[in-house]
Amino acid sequence: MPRLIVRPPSPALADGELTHLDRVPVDAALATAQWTAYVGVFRERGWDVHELPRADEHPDGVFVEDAVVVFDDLAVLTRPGAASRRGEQATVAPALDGLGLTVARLGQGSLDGGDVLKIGRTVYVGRGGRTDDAGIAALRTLLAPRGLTVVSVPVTRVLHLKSAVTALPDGTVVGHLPLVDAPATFPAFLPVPEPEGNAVVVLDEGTVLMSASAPRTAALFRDRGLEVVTTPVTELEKLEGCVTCLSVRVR
Ligand code: CIR
Repeated sequence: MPRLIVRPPSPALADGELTHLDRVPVDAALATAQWTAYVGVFRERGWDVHELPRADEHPDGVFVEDAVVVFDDLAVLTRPGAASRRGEQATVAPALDGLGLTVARLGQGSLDGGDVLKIGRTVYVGRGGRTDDAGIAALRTLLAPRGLTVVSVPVTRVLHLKSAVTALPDGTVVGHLPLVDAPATFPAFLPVPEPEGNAVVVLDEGTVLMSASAPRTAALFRDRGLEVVTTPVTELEKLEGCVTCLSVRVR
């Protein structure tokens, strides 16, 4: 059974980091309702949900994907690029104990999980505001013995690599072209019409989860034969979050 690690939003969510967006009012109650609905999508499909305790002192703690990245049975605790987010990994580590994972810590540099996109045995890592060369080198050191190849990709237009691109179940990379620095990096690239359409979570080989803010992209994916589940995440998107960063999937 696939497992999901999540953390409820902090009441201080509205104070989270912002880099590329202007700060606008965030409805904390709506954010929690949207988060609950998001987790519900996985529960309904039989995922085993592991809920971390709320971390009120970390406004961005709900974006749990940034603190830990899982490759097969290896969980890598990251070194977040934003000062306000350092310390989140320590609050994730205890939850990994019961999941049968080997836990490693990134040795140097900085790296956010939002910059890590796995496609098969290739791991694309965004080099940008949150992840630096030293962090990418440290990840490469951890993954090379496992037969995983790390490819560095520039990220200048958005917060994280996965704010620009993610991948469909068949490995096709999807992204909204104005936000993508180097689409030619990827063997197969599909442009999508809406900025919020770049982020998909693969639920299974025929199904993706995406934001309800990108209906034209959802139609495009359905035309490709995919089942598309949508959920509203407007209050998280105001903080530069998306459907991918709200969870860590352990398959
Ligand atoms: C931040 O700037 O760190 C948060 N406000 C948003 C993080 C979103 N994480 C992600 O896309 N992986």
